[in-house]
Amino acid sequence: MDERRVVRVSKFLAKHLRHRPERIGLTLDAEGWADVPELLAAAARNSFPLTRDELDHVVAVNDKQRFQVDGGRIRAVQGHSLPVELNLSPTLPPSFLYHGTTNRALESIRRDGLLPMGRQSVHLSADPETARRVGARRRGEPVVLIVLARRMAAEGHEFRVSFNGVWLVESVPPGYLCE
Ligand code: HQG
Repeated sequence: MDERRVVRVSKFLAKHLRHRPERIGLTLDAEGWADVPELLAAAARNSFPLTRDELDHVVAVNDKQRFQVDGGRIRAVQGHSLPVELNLSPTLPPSFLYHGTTNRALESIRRDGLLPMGRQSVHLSADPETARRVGARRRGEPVVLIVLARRMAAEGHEFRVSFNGVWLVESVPPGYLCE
């Protein structure tokens, strides 16, 4: 399977397992799981034929381990706009976490803090290099913000860490951000 096809399949899976399952007539359970045979049938019906082997390959080689397969089911491990219960336990974060964004969002972030925007949580990285890559996906100059995560946790904010190591929190008030 060539790299371009891997990326196309990964984007197809991310779109339907995080955001729009109904577009292909797929249903996710409350924890975000889809039945793999149902997903493959839905993909075929929607002009995106995909085999089980291809799906397993994309899950295995995925650069960010975005998906989790458990026998006959699959889900995205983070990034949802749909309300899903990932059943992750609150976890004590390190002192600092990082958020990659752009200069275009800074003014509003300084005022309102980090908000989940279209997703269910604010996504934070464990290291500044990863955060820089997240910020570089967007138009504008990438900016890495430091989040005083341990202090936030001590003051009652719950952090969770996804299966692929992305930290999730409901929001980050401006007082916990450093530039
Ligand atoms: C910004 C990717 C204005 C925020 C990544 C970001 C991640 C604000 C954008 C995951 C704001 C939301 C998530 C405020 C936040 N005012 N802008 N108050 N608060 N923002 O894509 O963190 O490759 O929903 O800075 O690697 O960029 O898809 O979040 O720029 O892990 O697996 O609003 O998605 O993973 O954008 O990315 P997003 P994100 P995948």
